[in-house]
Amino acid sequence: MREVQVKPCAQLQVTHDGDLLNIHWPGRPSSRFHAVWLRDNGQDDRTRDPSNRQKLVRLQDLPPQTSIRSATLDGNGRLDLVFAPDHWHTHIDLEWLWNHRYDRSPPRGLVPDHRTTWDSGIFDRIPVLEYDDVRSDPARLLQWLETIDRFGVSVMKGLPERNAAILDAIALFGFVRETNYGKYFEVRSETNPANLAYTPRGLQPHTDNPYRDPVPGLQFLGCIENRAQGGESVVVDGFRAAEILQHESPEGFALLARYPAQFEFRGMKGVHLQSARPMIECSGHGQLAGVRFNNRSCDALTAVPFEKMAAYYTAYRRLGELVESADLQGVFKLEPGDVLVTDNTRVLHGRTAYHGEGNRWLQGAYADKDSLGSKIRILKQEAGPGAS
Ligand code: NM2
Ligand code: OGA
Ligand code: ZN
Repeated sequence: MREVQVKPCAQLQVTHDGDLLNIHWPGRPSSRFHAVWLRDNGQDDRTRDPSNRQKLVRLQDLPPQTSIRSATLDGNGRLDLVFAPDHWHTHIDLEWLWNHRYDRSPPRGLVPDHRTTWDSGIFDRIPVLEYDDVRSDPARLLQWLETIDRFGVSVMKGLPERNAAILDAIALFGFVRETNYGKYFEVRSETNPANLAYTPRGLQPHTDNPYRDPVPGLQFLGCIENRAQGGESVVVDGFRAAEILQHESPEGFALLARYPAQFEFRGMKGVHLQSARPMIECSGHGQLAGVRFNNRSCDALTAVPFEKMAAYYTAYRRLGELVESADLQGVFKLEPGDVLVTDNTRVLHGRTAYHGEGNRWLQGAYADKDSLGSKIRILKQEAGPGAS
């Protein structure tokens, strides 16, 4: 949420028998607030616990006919409110109200404003950061995290050579998401591989673990050795591919967004994972919220109605072609110490096949995405207003 300086000279108007408060912000469109909303969001210590800011009152605790008896400004940018019928007093910071206003047009466009979609030129757009800088400098850490947040991909260099150092990269902001593959996993050729990732085969761009619910939010791949021939990394913005599909075929897009696809993994003893989720997920406003695409882990599609199956397959095939088109693929070769991070709810990653004498060895791990946003917010607060 963008912080905006609101001078305490806004004008207030209570209307509709106290059901609404209209705030005329100087030089800005005015916004209306409902009485129940204002009461629910009171910043007094009876509404929220003063130390942890958690809510203390339930909605049922408020009189059903809550209305605004009076609304005044105290001169310090604070709105003082008294409610009827029970004379409840509270106050709300005016700037907070501006930042949380909801009387505005809904978000437009397929891609949310805080995401930037990209194509094969991605590596000219994002910074390549050094692990030591990110570790020691909060501004660099913020830059790394904001890159992941906005673009869904980042490359960092200089991860120390020690075993499982990939976990240290995650600890810079959050927590590992442990799975049946372990806290971290070795990506190299194995005999009797539990997963096609553990072979020298090429891997079509994919999101990891679509058979898990929820999927791991962030995927980390750290390079230890990459001396084989081939084995180049590929990243594709699933949001861009979805945008193109939507443009070419709104019906095809709608099918992939509406019907769940089945995903499955049963490659390890004692593990049988299944999930059913659409390949394209949209928010209530119809904006892109997630993409999951992993051909190797698709199970039989059974949730698509008979009449729509052929059209569904056409759209699915097209999405596959799009994620393999050179125009959309960012391609590079990982070097020892490099860490590739992808937003596994949006950006697909893959690799070309490899062969030859030299070794190829990566260590990977997953992390939850909630800590990404949390750390970004904290770092911004610590940097103070004005810094960005
Ligand atoms: N590994 C590398 O999601 C997938 O099945 C891709 C994941 C095995 C953890 C590979
Ligand atoms: C994986 C994977 C890519 C690579 O392990 O899930 O996609 O470069 N690996 O080996
Ligand atoms: Zn993968």
